[in-house]
Amino acid sequence: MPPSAISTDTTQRAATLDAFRRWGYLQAQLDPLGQYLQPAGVPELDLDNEFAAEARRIYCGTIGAEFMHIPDGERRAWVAQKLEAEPPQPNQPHILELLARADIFEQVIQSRYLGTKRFSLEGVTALIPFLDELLNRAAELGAQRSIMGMSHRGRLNVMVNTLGKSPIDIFAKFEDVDPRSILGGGDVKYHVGATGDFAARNGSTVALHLASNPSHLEAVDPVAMGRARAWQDRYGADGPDRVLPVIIHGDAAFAGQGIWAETMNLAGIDGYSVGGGIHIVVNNLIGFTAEPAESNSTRFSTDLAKRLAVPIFHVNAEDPAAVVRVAALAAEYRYAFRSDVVIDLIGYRRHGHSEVDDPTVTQPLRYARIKDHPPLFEIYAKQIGADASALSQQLHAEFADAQKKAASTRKKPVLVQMPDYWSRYHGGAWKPELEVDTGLPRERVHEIADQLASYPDGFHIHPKIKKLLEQRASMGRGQHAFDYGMAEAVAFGSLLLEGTPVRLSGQDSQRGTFNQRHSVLIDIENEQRWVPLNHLSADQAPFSVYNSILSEAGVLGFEYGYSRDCPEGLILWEAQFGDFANGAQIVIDQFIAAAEDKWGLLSGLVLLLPHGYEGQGPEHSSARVERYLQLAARDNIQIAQPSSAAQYFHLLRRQARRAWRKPLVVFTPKSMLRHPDAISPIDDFSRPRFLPVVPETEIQDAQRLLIASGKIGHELRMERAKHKDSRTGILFLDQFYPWPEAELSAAIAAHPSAREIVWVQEEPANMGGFGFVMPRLRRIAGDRQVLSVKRSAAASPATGSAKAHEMEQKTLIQLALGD
Ligand SMILES: Cc1ncc(C[n+]2csc(CCOP(=O)(O)OP(=O)(O)O)c2C)c(N)n1
Repeated sequence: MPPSAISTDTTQRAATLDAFRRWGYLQAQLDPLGQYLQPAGVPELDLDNEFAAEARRIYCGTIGAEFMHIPDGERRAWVAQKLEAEPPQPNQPHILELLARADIFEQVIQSRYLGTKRFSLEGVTALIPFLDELLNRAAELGAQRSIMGMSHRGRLNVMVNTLGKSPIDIFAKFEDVDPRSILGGGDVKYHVGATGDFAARNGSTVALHLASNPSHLEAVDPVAMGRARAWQDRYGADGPDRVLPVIIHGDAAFAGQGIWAETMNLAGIDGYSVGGGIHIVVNNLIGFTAEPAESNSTRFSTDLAKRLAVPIFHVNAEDPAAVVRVAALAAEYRYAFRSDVVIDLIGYRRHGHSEVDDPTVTQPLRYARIKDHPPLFEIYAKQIGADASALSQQLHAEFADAQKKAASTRKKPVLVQMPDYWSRYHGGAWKPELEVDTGLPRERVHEIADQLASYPDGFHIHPKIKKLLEQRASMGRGQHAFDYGMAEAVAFGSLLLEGTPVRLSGQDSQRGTFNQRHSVLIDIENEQRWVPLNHLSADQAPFSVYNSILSEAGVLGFEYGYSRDCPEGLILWEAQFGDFANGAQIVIDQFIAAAEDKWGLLSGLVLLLPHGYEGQGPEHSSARVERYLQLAARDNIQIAQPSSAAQYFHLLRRQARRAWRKPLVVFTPKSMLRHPDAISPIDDFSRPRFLPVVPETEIQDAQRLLIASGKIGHELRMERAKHKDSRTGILFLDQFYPWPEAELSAAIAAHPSAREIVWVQEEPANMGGFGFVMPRLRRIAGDRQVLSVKRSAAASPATGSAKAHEMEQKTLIQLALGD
C-alpha cells in the first residue's frame, strides 16, 4: 500500500473511532426490555466505511461509555484503550451462581413473606456480580475496606450476597422476633446498616460497612464519604488505596436529588477527597410510578454528573459479562486516577415499587412484558449454554432452610460489628457521673496562648493579624480578658496537646465569618500558610480546618459521617449563619437527632450555629433554636448557648473529654464575640467545669429573676447596670438540653425573695426557647409566678429594618426590667 493510502486510512480510522468514542453511547443497546433508550439519531455516526462496524461493535453494544467530556487526554485515552481492547474472559460459572443466588433469594422471600415490603432487586440482579468483580479488582489494587451507602432497592440482597450476612438473620427481620426490645426506636429492615467481610479471590479480605440509611433518598451519600475519609485518615498516606467508597443510587433519585451533586463536588477538594468513589445507579427505569420522562429532563438519569470530569459507563444489566467488565474497569480507573466513576446499570423492576404495590395499574404494558420475562440467571445460563436447574434447586433448598430456622428462632439478629475504637465511648441517658473536669491551670493557658501567637521568623504577617496575635498573647498572660475566638483556640490547642484530633469545616471557617478565628495565617508576600495550632508540640494530634464548598447538606452529612468513624476526635461543622443549617435539615433530622434511637449509632459531632438578633434582617438573626429543642428527647442531643468565652471553652473541652458521645448543637455569638460582658478573665479557664446554668452572684436575694440565654442576657445586664438596679437577678440558661433542672432549681432557690420568674428571649413567641422552657420552668417554680417577655409570634424570624429592630429590642429590655 502506498504511504498516502496508509495515512488516509489512519486518518479515517481515527476520525471514525473519534466519532464513536464521542457519540456511540447514544446508540448503545442499554434497555433490556427495549422500551426506552432507543438509538438516537446522530449524524456523526452515519458513517459507511470499513472501520465503522468495528467502532459500532465497541461503542454501541451493551456498554455505552461517556468519557470524551473529560478534559485530561490521558484519561480519555485510558478509557478508549480499555474499551477497544479484547474483552477479558469472564468466569461464567461464578457469575451464574451469583445471579442465581440474587434471584432465588428474592423468590424465596416473595413466596414466604408475600405482601411484605423488601424492595426486590429482581430485574437488576446483575448488581451482585458487579459488586463482586468491583471488590475483587479493588482488593487486587489494595482495598482492605469499603464503606458502602445505598438506599432500599436490593439492600437485603446486598447484605446476604455481598456482605455475607446469614440469610437466617435477614429472614429473622421479616419474622420481627423481638419487638419489645425496640419499642419506640429501631428501624425497618431495609434501612438498617450492616458490616461484613468479603473474601476476595486473591486471598485477602475486604471489610465491608453498609451505612445505615434513612428513607430520604441520597442523604446517605455524603455520610458514607465522610466515613470513608475518616477511615482513610486513620490509615494515613495510603488510606485512599485501602478504603474504597461505593455508593449505590436509584435512577429517579439520582436525577432528582441534589445532595449527591454536592457530595461529588467534594471529591476533588483537599479536606474532603476520598481518592475517588464508585457511584452505581441501579437503574430500573422507573421511580415508584414515575417513568424516566417524568424523572429526568434528558436521556439519562446520570446526565447531571457530566458536569464533572468523571467517566460514566451505561451498561445493559442483561449482559452480565459486560457488567463485570465495567466493574473491573471502574475499579481500575478509580485506582489509576483517584477519580469518581459513575456506572449506570440499566435493567427493569420485576414487581411494584414495593412488593405491596401493583404496577399493572400504572404501567400495564410494561408489566405484561415483564411477567413473561425470565429471571436473569436463566437468561444467562442459556447465553453460556449451562443448565442451571440443579443450582436453582440447591439454592431454593438452602434459602428455604434458612427461612425455617429464622421462623423458629427467638434470637435477635445482630447485623453490625462496631469497630474497636468505639469501645471507649457510649451513649444512652445523661448522668451526673459522666461529667469530667475541663479546667486548665493558669500556666498551661499561658503556654498555649504564647504558642498560638507565634509564627516563623521571616513570615510576613498582615498588620491587622499581628495586632490580633499580640492581643491574644496579652490575653494569655492574663492582661486582658479572653474573647470567644481566643477561648476556642485555647480549647482546641489544649485538646490537641492531650491527643484529641480536631477537625473543623464550614464556609470560610479558616478565617471565621466574623473575623474571629484566623486559624490559618497567610503570608502577605507569598500567600504561604501557617497554622499555629499545628505547631504546638511534636507529638500533638492533628488540627484540620477547612473552608468548605458552599453546601450545607453535603458538608454537614460528610462531617457527620466523619464523626461516626472518629469518635476520639472533636469534629465540628460551622454554619455561616445558623439559619443556613436548615439546608441540611435531612441530615439533622435523620442522622444527628435520630441515629441513636433508630440504629444505636453514636456521634459526637458539634454544630456551631451563629445566632442572635442584631438588626441584620430576617435571614441572619435566628439559628432556629426552636427546631433543635423540638428534636430533643431521650437525651439524643445536647443544645447549648454559652454565655461567655470561658463557657464556650469548657463546653468544647467537655465534648471531647467525656466518654459520652452525643451530638452538640451550639448557638454561637456574632456581635457578642468580643462583647465586654461576654469576655472572660483567665481564671475562669481554671475553674473545673462548664455551667449549664450561670447563677446570679452579683446580686444577693433578688426580688425578681430574669432567665435568658445568649446575647439578650448580656443586654439585660448592661441595662441593669445603667439603672443601678439591685433588685433584678439575671440567670443565664447556657444549656437547654439535657434540661439542667437541678442547676436551675438551685440557681432560683438562691433567691428566695424573688416571687416572679421571667423568661426573656429575643425571638418571637413561636420561636426560640419559649415553648420548651416555659412548662419546664413552671414545673420547678413552685408558688412563684412564671412570666415571659418575647417578640410577638411572627411568620418571619426578624424585621428587615435595623431601626425597627432597635425599637423592638429596647421595648423588650424595658419590659423585662419592669421599667
Ligand atoms: C427524598 C425522598 N423523597 C421521596 C421518597 C419516596 N420514595 C421512596 S422510593 C421512591 C422512588 C425511587 O425511585 P428510584 O430512585 O428510581 O429507585 P428505585 O426504587 O426505582 O430503585 C420514592 C419517590 C423518598 N424515600 N425520599
